Amino acid sequence: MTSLIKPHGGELKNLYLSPDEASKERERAKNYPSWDLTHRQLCDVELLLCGGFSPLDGFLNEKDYLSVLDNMRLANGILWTMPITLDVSVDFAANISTGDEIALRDEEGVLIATMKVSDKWTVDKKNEAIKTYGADDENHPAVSYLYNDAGNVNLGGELKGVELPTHYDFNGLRNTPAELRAAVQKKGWRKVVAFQTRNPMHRAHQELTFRAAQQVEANLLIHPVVGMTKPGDIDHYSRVRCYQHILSQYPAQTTMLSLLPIAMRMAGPREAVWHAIIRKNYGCTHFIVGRDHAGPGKNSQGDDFYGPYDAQYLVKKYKDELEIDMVPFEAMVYVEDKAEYHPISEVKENESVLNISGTEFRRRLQEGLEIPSWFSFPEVVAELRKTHPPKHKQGFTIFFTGLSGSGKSTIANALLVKFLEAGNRRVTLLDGDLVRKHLSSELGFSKEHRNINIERIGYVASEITKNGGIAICAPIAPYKATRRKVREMITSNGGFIEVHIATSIEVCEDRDRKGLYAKARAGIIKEFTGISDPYETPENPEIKIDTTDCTPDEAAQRIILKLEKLGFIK
Ligand code: PPS
Repeated sequence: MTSLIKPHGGELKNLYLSPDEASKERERAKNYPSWDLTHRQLCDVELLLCGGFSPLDGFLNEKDYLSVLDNMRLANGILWTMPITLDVSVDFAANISTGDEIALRDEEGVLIATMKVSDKWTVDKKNEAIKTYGADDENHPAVSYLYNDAGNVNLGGELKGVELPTHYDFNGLRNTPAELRAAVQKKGWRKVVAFQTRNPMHRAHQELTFRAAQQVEANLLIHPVVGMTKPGDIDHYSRVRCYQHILSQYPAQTTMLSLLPIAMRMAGPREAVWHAIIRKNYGCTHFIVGRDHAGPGKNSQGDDFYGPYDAQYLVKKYKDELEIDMVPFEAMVYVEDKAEYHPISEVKENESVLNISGTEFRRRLQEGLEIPSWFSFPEVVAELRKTHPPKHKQGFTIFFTGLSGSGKSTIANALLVKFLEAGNRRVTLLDGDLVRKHLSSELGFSKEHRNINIERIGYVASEITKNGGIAICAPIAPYKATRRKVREMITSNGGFIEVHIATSIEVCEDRDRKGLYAKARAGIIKEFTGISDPYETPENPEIKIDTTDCTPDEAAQRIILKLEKLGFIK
């Protein structure tokens, strides 16, 4: 008989209504205010409804939220490390009172769940950032999300599930906790060790997971994240195909692959405990925690946000309450003389080791360089090369930003012509004025409208980039946060090169080609960038050009040389 581990808090939640109740709820919800779930919220809702987040039965209320931030526990004392909140806009919240029911819909308007609002509060984002992520630094992806994407008001309340969020991909590999528990039981597995990953798996990962399973005499569950990972990560479609190849590297019938639709926060230690709780809910008895688990990368000072083994320490600290056993693992390295992988601390002094970091691997992939067979499996590399061609075959966006009259459009046009002259790439120019005419004609120049305008440009550019084209954008784009958002939108699809046309306001005003500065000074044009509206100077653009003493042709040449240097053109 299989001895399955108990879910966290003792009971596996299933918040779905019966089909009958669901159809009644659909009727009632026609009169509820509707909230369109963001991608991250949709991931959270899916895990709430299916019990992956047991013992939660909805989005956190204020008391639980504060308790999670302060003590890593729900108000009733149960260990829970991550604030799972429904953040909404101030405008939406203004029409909601506690006791109201709201409809939660996916991006196509399908009703996924309803929520009875028990709490509504304005978020102290700085407090949440510092307490949850230990950082008030936008280099942390979750802090950036909190400050730039999340709404300012949280709504808490219990959920009623109406419909499973729709997935069209890899349906055979998606399991709810109950389904996974049943599958494990059917296989007769007594112990299951879960491996969490947001990256493609190579030989070191295969070796690590195989050893972990051997060590605790358990079967292995490869349980990768297919919800949201760190911006810039390899897309889950490619990764899942890689995991499918990897399965054949384990002894037959010992290993299973199942996809987890979670939205990661990259919260290191807190996230590791959260991940362990979730795996426990899915019926796993063991959980692998490696070096720098769910690490968010470097902070703005260039230091790591968390220590390499902080995640292991925190999971260990809560060992008794977690019940699921951690299998800690150090980095695995390839010992050349033995042609084998070993944990780094087991390598003898005279042995020479080989290692390729994640960054170096991506560089090789991007530049079409050799990836040795000691590092990865040929099928995995071939899979990744299909969707990640070398840089010079990828799409990219050249994003100009600068004051009106700084020379953005002129240089952008010169650049466009140079690409057309070379004739080997497809290129689109999204000039500020043209976009305002064709895409954003209803928008003005308030901060809100400018941001909508830039996000539209970013969206179109990311689509062009994703499909291998070149997008040249030339708006003013005065706000740092929006430029950053666009960069994030695009870097997961290809290159992003920010070009700051840093011509001074004095020179721009002196030129005043369109006569707009004179009108702005006279107060005829309001909210004019540089005169009566802000321009936030880019801190780290890939290129900075002052057109005071540089011709458009020279500027375009500089950009071309930079693109060559970065590997985007050959
Ligand atoms: S933004 O802030 O990025 O959305 O602006 P953008 O879409 O690039 O539009 C800038 C062009 O609109 C003209 N214009 C103004 N610019 C700035 N502030 C105000 N209030 C304004 N009103 C009209 C101006 O011609 C800009 O074009 P460029 O090519 O930058 O001179």
